[in-house]
Amino acid sequence: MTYTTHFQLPFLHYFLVILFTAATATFLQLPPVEAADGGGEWQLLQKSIGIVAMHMQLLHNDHVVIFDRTNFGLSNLSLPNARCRRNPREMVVKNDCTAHSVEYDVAANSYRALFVETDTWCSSGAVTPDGTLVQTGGFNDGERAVRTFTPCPNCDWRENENGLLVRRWYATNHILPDGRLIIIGGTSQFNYEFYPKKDAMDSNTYTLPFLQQTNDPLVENNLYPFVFLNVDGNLFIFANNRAILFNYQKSTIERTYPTIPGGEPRSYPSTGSAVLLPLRNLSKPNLEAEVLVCGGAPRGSFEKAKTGNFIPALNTCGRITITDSNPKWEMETMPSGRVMNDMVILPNGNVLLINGAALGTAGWEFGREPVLNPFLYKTYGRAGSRFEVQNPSNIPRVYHSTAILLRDGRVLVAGSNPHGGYSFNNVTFPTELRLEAFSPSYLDPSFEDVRPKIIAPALQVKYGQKLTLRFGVTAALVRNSVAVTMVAPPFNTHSFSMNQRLLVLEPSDVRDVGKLSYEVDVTMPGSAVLAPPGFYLLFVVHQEVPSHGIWVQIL
Ligand SMILES: *[C@@H]1O[C@H](CO)[C@@H](O)[C@H](O)[C@H]1NC(C)=O
Ligand SMILES: *[C@@H]1O[C@H](CO)[C@@H](O)[C@H](O)[C@H]1NC(C)=O
Ligand SMILES: CC(=O)N[C@H]1CO[C@H](CO)[C@@H](O)[C@@H]1O
Repeated sequence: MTYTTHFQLPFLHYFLVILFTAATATFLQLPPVEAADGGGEWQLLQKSIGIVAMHMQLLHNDHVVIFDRTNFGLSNLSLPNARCRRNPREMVVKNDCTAHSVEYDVAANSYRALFVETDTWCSSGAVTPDGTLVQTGGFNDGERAVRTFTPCPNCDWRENENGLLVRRWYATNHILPDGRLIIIGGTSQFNYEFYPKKDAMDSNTYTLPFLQQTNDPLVENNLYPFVFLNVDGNLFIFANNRAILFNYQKSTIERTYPTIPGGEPRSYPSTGSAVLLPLRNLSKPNLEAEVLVCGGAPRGSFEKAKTGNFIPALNTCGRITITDSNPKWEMETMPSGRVMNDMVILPNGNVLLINGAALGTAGWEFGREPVLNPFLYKTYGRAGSRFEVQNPSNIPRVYHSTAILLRDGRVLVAGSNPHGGYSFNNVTFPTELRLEAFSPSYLDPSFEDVRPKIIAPALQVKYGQKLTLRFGVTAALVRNSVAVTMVAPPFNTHSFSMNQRLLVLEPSDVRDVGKLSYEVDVTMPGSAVLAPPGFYLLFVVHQEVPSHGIWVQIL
């Protein structure tokens, strides 16, 4: 593989790749990774987007909504038209003329300031079936807020300060089959609620004792729980070091999973991450679902970090079949320890672990030794040899960094600010305003001829609908390696991607329809339990190389 074809400064770049690889490998205690053995390319998109990307969500117009918090002090981006936030309840700057949210246009590589009134700090979100981002909770005057952002030209946030029944700070949201959101937990909240409410009289929160049971007395190690909608309609909820299968309609526990081997915490502030692995064989009666949990920080890391003792992060992942009536964790070892790692499901079903640190924990000033190399996890590979170390970035992304998949298959990477305010000087990890993209090796120009090109407009589809996709491939088509996948773009914050979901649609009958062009029939998922309503990215994958996605809305 060569890196010389699509860079303006090929030799400089090649040199830098080797340099950074060697530098990172030293502190990861890995053998130096040859550039050619790694994979993927980094691209600096913006030297500054003016704010810290603490939260990110891709919307179906290929714009990304990004925000941090209002009580960070002044950001590096002024609000347009001399607008200012004069909010007497604000804790830091009561007359603030800077932005704390932006909308990034992927195609144009440009961004514009958005206006948030109340504090969005450590909040949560999900996208509703019509494509509106609903973001909930935060801090101070924003702790019960529900804010919505509907993509349209020059649109902005709308806020309802009393949209939630209780304060939600570090909660997790999930979209439900009926299109509502469930909002689970948050600091000192051992309960959940729904949005929207049934009616104006609906004042119900529902208790979830599991969150109390996983609430470490010393450190709340159960925040931002990892929540996934299982294929049976129940919610898999992982907090601290264990998980349950929860029926949110009846408030009953359907299954208790074994504690993850080793018993170490994986959720905030021990911040590992988790994904629901690709859902396959969707039409089969005994459909399986698996969850992968990776990284985190051993119990006690937070207390030790307070005294300047930054201990090694966890280097293990646990994989479990959550649909199994007698489930067992299978443990795997990562190439290094990693905390605050994001996990991004790629269109071909592999998982990219990106961002984070090898020592310490989440929380202000508590991460050390950033891990600059992403790890590629080959989902369908042989246990024990699923990891591949990728080419490194040169930008540390520690606490408050983010990563999400884009429609073209790149991964957008931003954020990092382990400080209580914006801090650029005389600190170990300056506040990071740069925006980057990581291109997994499937985007390498050498795969251009293998890459499918979907020839179709964006679509609205129904459950169980048969869909014919036309696509082109210039290399010889390997028919039995054509796959069609659909990905729900997640809400990413604090190393967890809420609502992230990939479904593999079984292709039948790949046929020639002309020179170098083909058609494939797929059946859309049969129910909203498999795929909650809303916008998905649909990809045709050929020999593990994905097309650019097209947006489909399933209703
Ligand atoms: C942000 O603004 C501060 C204060 O004006 C300045 O010192 C700093 O260099 C800026 N940082 C970036 C990355 O633009
Ligand atoms: C830089 O930080 C160190 C340790 O926090 C402090 O002792 C020193 O005074 C700071 N230097 C400047 C120029 O602010
Ligand atoms: C039981 C079953 O049908 N398993 C299949 C699930 O899908 C994968 C790939 O899509 C097949 O390899 C399995 O045989």
